[in-house]
Amino acid sequence: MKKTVWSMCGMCSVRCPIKVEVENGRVEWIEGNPHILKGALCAKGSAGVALIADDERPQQPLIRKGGRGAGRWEPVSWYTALDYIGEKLNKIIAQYGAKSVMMSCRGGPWADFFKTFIHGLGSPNFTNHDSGCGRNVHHASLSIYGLGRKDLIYDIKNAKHLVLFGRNILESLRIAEANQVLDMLDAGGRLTYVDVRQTMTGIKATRFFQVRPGTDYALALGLINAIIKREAYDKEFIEKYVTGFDELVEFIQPYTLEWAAKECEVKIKPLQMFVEELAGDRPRVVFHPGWMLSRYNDSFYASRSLQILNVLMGNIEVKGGQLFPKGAADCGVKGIRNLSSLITQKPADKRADGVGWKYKHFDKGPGLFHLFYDAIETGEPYPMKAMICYRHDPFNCFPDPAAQKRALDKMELLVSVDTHYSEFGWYSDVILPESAYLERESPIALQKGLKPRLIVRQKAVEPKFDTKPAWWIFKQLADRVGIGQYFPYNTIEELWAWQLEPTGYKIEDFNAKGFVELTDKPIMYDRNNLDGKFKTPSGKIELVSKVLTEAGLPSFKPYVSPIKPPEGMFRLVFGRSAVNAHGHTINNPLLYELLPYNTLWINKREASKLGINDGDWVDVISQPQEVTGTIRAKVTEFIHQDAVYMIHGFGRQIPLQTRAYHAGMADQKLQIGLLKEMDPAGGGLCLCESFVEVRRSAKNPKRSVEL
Ligand SMILES: Nc1nc2c(c(=O)[nH]1)N[C@H]1C(S)=C(S)[C@@H](COP(=O)(O)OP(=O)(O)OC[C@H]3O[C@@H](n4cnc5c(=O)[nH]c(N)nc54)[C@H](O)[C@@H]3O)O[C@H]1N2
Ligand SMILES: Nc1nc2c(c(=O)[nH]1)N[C@H]1C(S)=C(S)[C@@H](COP(=O)(O)OP(=O)(O)OC[C@H]3O[C@@H](n4cnc5c(=O)[nH]c(N)nc54)[C@H](O)[C@@H]3O)O[C@H]1N2
Ligand code: SF4
Ligand SMILES: [Mo]
Repeated sequence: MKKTVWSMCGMCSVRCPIKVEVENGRVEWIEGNPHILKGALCAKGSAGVALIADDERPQQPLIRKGGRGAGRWEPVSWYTALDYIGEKLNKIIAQYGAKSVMMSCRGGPWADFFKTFIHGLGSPNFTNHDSGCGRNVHHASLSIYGLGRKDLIYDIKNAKHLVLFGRNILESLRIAEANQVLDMLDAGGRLTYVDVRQTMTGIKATRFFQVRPGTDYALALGLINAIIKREAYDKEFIEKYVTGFDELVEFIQPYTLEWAAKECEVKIKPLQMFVEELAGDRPRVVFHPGWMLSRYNDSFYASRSLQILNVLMGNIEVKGGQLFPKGAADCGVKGIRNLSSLITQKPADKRADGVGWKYKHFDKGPGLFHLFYDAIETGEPYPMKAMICYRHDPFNCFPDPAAQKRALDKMELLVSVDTHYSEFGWYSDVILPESAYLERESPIALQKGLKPRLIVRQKAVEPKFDTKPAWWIFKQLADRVGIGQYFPYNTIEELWAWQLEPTGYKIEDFNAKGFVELTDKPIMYDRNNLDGKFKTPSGKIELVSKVLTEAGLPSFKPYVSPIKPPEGMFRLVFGRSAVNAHGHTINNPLLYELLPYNTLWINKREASKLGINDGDWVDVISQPQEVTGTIRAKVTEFIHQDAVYMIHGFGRQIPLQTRAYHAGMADQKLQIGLLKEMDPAGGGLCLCESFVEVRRSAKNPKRSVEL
């Protein structure tokens, strides 16, 4: 029997809408939802079929038998595993209070679900991955607009000029966005790309600047200076909506374009041409503020200065600029009901990571995961005893897993709810295996935009193993810890009906296209009347941020040149590949075929000094502690001489994942000491603030003979 199922991809956190063709209980075909993505799908999305077939994933709940990380598991029934967790949680809560339990998830449209669980329990300690991802960008956006990083979207398709600082948009993918870039280029738009190495995006770009690592802030400052000097900014917009412009003008004086060119090691002529183009292309210019900017100790200020460039372009709520994503209220309709609406009293305790009281300038929402390690280690402000990670692998996400393990040994219960064996899961006490996204349903989600829509993930096939969906798992756990009232359903159909009730829609309304749109026409605000849209203390776009000032932080930080790597060492930088999502797709049978291991990119001249040829094995040695890994070298001219680069996600150490086991190297394992290095203003970790030594390895066959 054949059927079409509308769903949402789960191979990465973008969650593209998909159409799945199923025949006799087997997935035969997956494509991007033709109504939204015109069928487009990436390699990872297509490899969803291999995920279902993969039997190197947990097949039933597992309780740890040996020591943590020893890999000895007892397969148990769902009820045994849930009762075990329930009893442990109840005991911990009785002794230390609910606040000693923390819950992390990978964010996204269903974060409300997990927030409800932990807040319902009475703990404020909800968190996520973002201090290793987009927190600097989020906080930079908040400091300027009072809006989070997702509260403005980019109308790339209609832009005349897209500027990307290390935003590798054609490899670190979102399908809809990548297609918009190609449409923009087809329509004659310009793409300027800045990176320390060449990428797919750089190859497609109109102009590519290969900068010295960690100098983005300098380049952005030089551009601000040149644009102000040339008076190529939107005076009217600034007059109407912006405060702090005069202070900016004063601060920017020393940071000329010529200075920036020198600092970033790029040529001045193309930079001057770039400024000329910007002057003509505005306001249809988008300076992307960055995404994965947990990199340098000034990444927050780099992102802020990119936002300042957007403000100078006057690109807000104009075609080809930055737009406000619209929600249900903008369409004059009611939105879906969220479980968190049932929680009438927020947990009274202060957060254990210090966000909201010790660090008042950070968004309280998910706080900062890495700061929990201080609390876990010291027991201050109170002891932390249980950690539940849903769709999150802290050992892949945060630096120095060995240091994390030392801290976690102080905790009594570690639970991983995951579709795979994660590195954290392998170290935890209980693994609850979630069904793969094609084997499960998810709650209805709202996707904001110019035409906001409600969208749902339906189940395409029955689970291959004894796995369960999150909506079932957390309902069961909630019942066992006395908070079942916050999960008022027994079946997914009941949950969908409960969510949809205020909207007047029924789940059957999703049958035609997999989603329902809340409006027929795109909604734009009146650009001449944006009052009330910026959520800063003053209601204006604040170039001098009141929140930063109150926290004792500068709004305009004087530039500090990044330290050059000591002789014989390199700055370790990393990024994504188009055919993998972080660590969890490395063992996927199909994607493994496409990219079985990562390599270490090294500049040709530097490699030659070290006697390293393309394809040689090299040892990479971290500092200050010596942690060594071995990896193949990719010798190329297309990387700055100060940096070496590897794709993140490899070097996994779970023996049951036979393809990924020890294939390639893990950058985070070399990032010793960086668990505590955060940008004080943005809260993002400084993951590129480490140096490594590179040596030709004894593993090379020729060398082995010599030995
Ligand atoms: N050194 C270094 N650190 C980094 C990065 C880097 O490049 N280098 N990148 C940073 C970035 S940008 C991010 S976003 C984070 C990512 O941090 P991670 O948390 O490592 O992200 P993922 O690998 O996407 O997913 C985490 C877990 O979710 C599981 N999972 C996947 N799909 C499902 C599902 O449907 N259900 C359930 N329950 N689980 C699922 C996966 O198996 C995996 O174990 O890491 C950050 N940290
Ligand atoms: N295929 C695929 N797509 C993904 C993901 C995935 O895992 N796989 N993950 C998603 C997630 S969670 C995120 S956060 C985004 C991340 O999206 P991006 O932020 O675009 O991603 P990255 O690949 O981490 O980094 C981009 C580039 O930064 C460069 N870089 C390093 N140092 C510097 C510097 O000093 N200056 C400049 N200008 N560039 C520098 C690196 O060389 C790299 O090419 O991607 C998302 N999309
Ligand atoms: S970008 Fe690719 S892997 Fe990610 S959700 Fe979309 S189709 Fe799936
Ligand atoms: Mo990310």
